[in-house]
This record gives sequence, structure tokens and C-alpha cells, in this order.
Amino acid sequence: MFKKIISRFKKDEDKNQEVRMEENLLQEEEIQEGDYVEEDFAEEDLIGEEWQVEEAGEEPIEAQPKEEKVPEKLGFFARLKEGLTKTRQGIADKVDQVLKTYKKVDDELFEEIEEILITSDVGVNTTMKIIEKLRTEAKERKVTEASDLKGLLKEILVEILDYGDAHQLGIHPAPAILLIVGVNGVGKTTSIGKIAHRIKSQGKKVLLAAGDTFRAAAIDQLEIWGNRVGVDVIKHQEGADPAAVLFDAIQSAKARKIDVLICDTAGRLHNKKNLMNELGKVSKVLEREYGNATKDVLLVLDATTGQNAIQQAKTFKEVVDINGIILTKLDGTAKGGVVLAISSELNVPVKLIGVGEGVNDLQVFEPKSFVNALFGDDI
Ligand SMILES: Nc1nc2c(ncn2[C@@H]2O[C@H](COP(=O)(O)OP(=O)(O)O)[C@@H](O)[C@H]2O)c(=O)[nH]1
Ligand SMILES: [Mg+2]
Repeated sequence: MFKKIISRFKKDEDKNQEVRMEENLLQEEEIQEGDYVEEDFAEEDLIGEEWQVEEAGEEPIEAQPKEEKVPEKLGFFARLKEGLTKTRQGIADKVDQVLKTYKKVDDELFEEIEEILITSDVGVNTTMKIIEKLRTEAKERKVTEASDLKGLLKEILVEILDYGDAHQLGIHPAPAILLIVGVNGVGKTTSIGKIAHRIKSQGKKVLLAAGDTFRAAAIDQLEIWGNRVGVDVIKHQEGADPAAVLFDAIQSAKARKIDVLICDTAGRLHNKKNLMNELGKVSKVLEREYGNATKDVLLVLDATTGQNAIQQAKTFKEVVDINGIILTKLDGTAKGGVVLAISSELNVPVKLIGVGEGVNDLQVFEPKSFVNALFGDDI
């Protein structure tokens, strides 16, 4: 019976892929109807364009009294736990339940855990890997009590998620540039605002580049975040060449001795050809103008899209070298298990996770804390 469940999920995954391809084609049509088809990328395109600097306002960041009353570490962990509530209900609470029901370790128990993981967006391949490891470890360590499996399972999950030092943001040594990529709506601009706030409060000089020139609203949104966290934004007009925005932002970052430049990009171009054009040009400018800067290319994925996020990541990986993942919207979704599939299948570390819409709700990803929070245990 279990084989049936797996083949059903495999079929669903295939179906999702078809839907996504159709969506991509639709998007391509939309884009072709629009303007801004840049052909060859010439240096002249980038030089001498007018650019504007949006000065940051003095507006304070919205007060978040609830967050400020609790000590930093506890506050961070409490928010993580709170954010993972739905995923915990889908994975950990169900695992706890079957461990209680079965009492002794046997084949059926492994199958039950397998089913819980697969139905929680951990993905078929990653689930197989986890269960195989769990069986082997249980045998080797002679675990016979079902309740003792939980500790083993947690260890295995941490092992999958753990990329050692690679979870750190690549911002040392200065100057550094973070290029934020991902499809429309995943949370790029919001994450940039949150990262800017985090890095600025560490005493670093931060500058933002409004590289999503596709819609005026996208530029405005970044400016709002810039004002909110007190960081300047380099922008051009709607429809401008994103590579030109980056070029100007880099010159400005050099002149102002900025520690970290964070560049937004347009996510609408997520069919491969347009994506390659856009990110190819941006990468060229980056290498040529800021070759000595520390560079981190971060792909933003939306946890609520579950296994679709994996497909998006695969497409982006073919186009640009991704150094890390920002997984947003873990709060309010039961699909947080996708973090395991991402870590296991993409060979890229998760660096930051979004657990809410507040300015402090983007956390550095720590595998052990994450798994503890997922199982409702203490830090
Ligand atoms: N609940 C929640 N919402 C988020 C998170 N990150 C982003 N969002 C929301 O997702 C929506 C799209 O975000 P946006 O930054 O505009 O995405 P972009 O198109 O990739 O730049 C906004 O309404 C954000 O407030 C998160 O971690 N949790
Ligand atoms: Mg945006």
C-alpha cells in the first residue's frame, strides 16, 4: 500500500511540473507583449545614465514591544517555535503520536513515519534517505523502544540540514554584495528590508539597489523598506536596465565606502531565457565592477509553495551560482518540511528563514534550534 502512496506523490509532482511549465509560458507571453527587450550588453549602456539616490528618512522602525520585552535568544527561539506551529502539527506531533501508538520498533512504524514525512513536503527522495538512515541507526544502536526513535530521527534531520559554517551570510570581509534572486512574490524585497535592518544594527554601512525595475511599485516598495530601516536606496526609473542600476549602485557603494550592498532583482522573468539574460548581465557587471567584493547570491524560496520551491531552485541553479537559500513564510504553513528537501537535494545551505512579517522575523538558520523548535522541545 505504501508504494501506492509514493507513486501518487510522484504523479502529483509531475503534474505540478506541468502546471508550472504552463505558467512559465504564460509569463513569457506577458513579457513579450511588454517592452524592454535588451539585446547585447554594452558598457555604454550602463555609463552616464541618470541615477537617483533616495535619502533615507528619519522615521523610526515600527515599535514591536512584544519582541523587545523578551531576552534576545529566548525571543528568537520563541518566535521560531511559534512560526513553526503548523509544520510541527504536520510532522512532529504526528510522529509523537505514532511513537506512542506503536511502543515497539517494527516495519510498520517505519512506514508510518515515512508517510508522515512524505505528506509534509519533505519529498519522496529525502524521505527515503531519512527512513533508510533511521532503520540502519536503530539496528546498529539496538533501539527497540519506539519512544527512543525520536532522538535518532532528530539527529538525522539535523545532519541533513547542517552545512557547518556555510549558513553564515557572506558579508566578510567588506565590501560585500548580496544579490537577491527568486520568482515574483516569494519575499525578496521584504527579506532585503529585514537583512538591511539586521546588518545595519550590527554597525555596518548598508546600501540598497532597486534592481527590480519591472514595476514602479517594486521600486516604491524597496524605498519604503529603506526609509523604515534607515538605509539609502539607489534606483532608476521603471523599465530601466537592472544591470545599469547595479552599475550605479556599485559606484555609489565604492564612493561611500559601504560595507554591504544589497541588490533586489525582478522575479517576473522566471522563464529560463529571460532569466538568463537578466541575471547574466547583472553577474557580468558585478564581476567587472566589483570583482574584489565578497559576493553572496541568495535565492529566495516561499515555503508555502512546498515542492514547487525545489523546482524553482533547480531552474535558478542552472542560470546562476547560488550560495544560499532564504526560505520565507515558514509561519502559517504546514509545508515547512520542504526545508529538508531543499537541504538534501539542492546542495545549497539554507542561510535565513522568514518566520513572520515583522522586521525581526528573518532569522539566521541554525539546524539544531530549528529541529528542536520543530519538535516543540527546548533550545
Ligand atoms: N508571513 C510571512 N509573509 C512574508 C514573509 N516574507 C515575505 N512575506 C510577504 O510576502 C509578500 C511578498 O513579498 P515581497 O517581498 O513583495 O516579494 P517579492 O516579489 O519577491 O519581492 C508580502 O506581502 C510580504 O509581506 C514571511 O517570512 N512571512
Ligand atoms: Mg519585490
